[in-house]
Amino acid sequence: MLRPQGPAAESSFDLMKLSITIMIVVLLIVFSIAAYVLVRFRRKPDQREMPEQVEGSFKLEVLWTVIPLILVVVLAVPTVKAVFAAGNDHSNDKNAIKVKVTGHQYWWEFQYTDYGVTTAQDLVIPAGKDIAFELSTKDVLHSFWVPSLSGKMDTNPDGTTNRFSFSAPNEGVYRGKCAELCGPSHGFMEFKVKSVSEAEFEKWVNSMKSPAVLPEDPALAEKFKSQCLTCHAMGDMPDMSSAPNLTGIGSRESVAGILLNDDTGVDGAPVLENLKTWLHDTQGVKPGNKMPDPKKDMNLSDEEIDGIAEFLAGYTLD
Ligand code: HEC
Ligand SMILES: [Cu+2]
Repeated sequence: MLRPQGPAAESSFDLMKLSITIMIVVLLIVFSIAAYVLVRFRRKPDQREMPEQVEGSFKLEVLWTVIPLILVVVLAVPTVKAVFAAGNDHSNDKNAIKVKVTGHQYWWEFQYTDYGVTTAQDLVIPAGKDIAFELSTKDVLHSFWVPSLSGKMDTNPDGTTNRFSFSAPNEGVYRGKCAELCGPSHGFMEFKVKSVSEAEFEKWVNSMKSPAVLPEDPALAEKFKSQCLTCHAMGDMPDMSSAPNLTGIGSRESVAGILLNDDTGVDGAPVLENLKTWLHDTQGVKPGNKMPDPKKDMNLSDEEIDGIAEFLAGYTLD
C-alpha cells in the first residue's frame, strides 16, 4: 500500500498522505496551544485566589466550528472523487481484459472469459491494460486485495457479483491476499498478479490452451487420471471449477498460493520441493483445505506421490 504500483493504488495513497498531513498539522497546532496555555497560565506559587472565570466566546466558537468544517470538506472532496473512480467498471470496454474471479476456501480461480482460459493462484495480465474484474464466491465471503495495485473488493456469498478494475503499468509480480476472514487457512489464501508485456501475455494464453499432458509411466498416468483429474482440470479439459486448474503448474509463482517457488531457495523453495511438501501434507500447509490427502484418502504410495510431484514440476509452459 505504501509503495503504490498503479493508478488505483496511487489515488488511495494520495488520500492517505493528505489526511495524515492534515492530522499532523492539527495535532501540532492543538498541542502547541495546549503547551503554551499550561505554561503561561499555570498557578504562581503565591497565588491563592480563584482565577477569573470566562464563559462563552462567540468568536472562538465560530472559529473552532468553521476550521474543522473546512478540513472535513478538504478531505471529503478528493475522497468522494477517488471512491467513485475506484468503483469504475470496464466490463463494456473493448480494450479491457475481462477476468472472472472466484474465491474458494482457500484458493483463487481466474477465468479469462474472452480467451477461454482458466487458471488459479497466478493472475497473469498485460502491463498497462485495464483489467475488468467480475467477482464472486463458491462458498463464503472473501475479499480480493492486491495492496500495491488497488483497494479491496468483496466476493459476496448471496450470489451477486461485484465489479471493479485496475491496471498495473509496470511489469512485475505483485502479492495478493484474501482480506476477509474466511476460515482456518484464510491467512494462507494468497495469490500473485504477474504483469507481463503484451506479447508475453498472448504467448501465455496460447500455451494455456495446449492439450493436457499425462505422466509418461502408464500406471502413474492412470492413477493421476482416476485420482486427481476428477477434481482438477488441465490444458484443453473442461474446468469444473472445483479445484485449481493445473495447466503449467511447473511455471507458477507458487504452489497452493502460499509455497513460493524459488530456485535460489532464498524466498521459498524449488517448485518440485513445494509440490512434494503439498502432496505429502496438504492439511499441514493449509489447515481445513478441501483437497483429500493423497496418501490417506487416495491410497497413493510415497513413490507415486513423488512421481506425480515430478511430473507436475516438469509441466511447464513455454
Ligand atoms: C476432491 C477434489 C480433489 C482431488 C481428488 C484432488 N485435489 Fe488437488 N486440490 C483440490 C483443492 C480444493 C485444492 C485447493 C486447496 C487450497 O489451496 O485450498 C487443490 C490443490 C492442489 C494443488 C495446488 C494447486 C495450485 O494451484 O497451486 C496441487 C498441485 C494439487 N491439488 C494436486 C493434486 C493431485 C496430484 C491430486 C491427485 C493425487 C489431487 N490434487 C487430487 C482438490 C482436489
Ligand atoms: Cu479469506
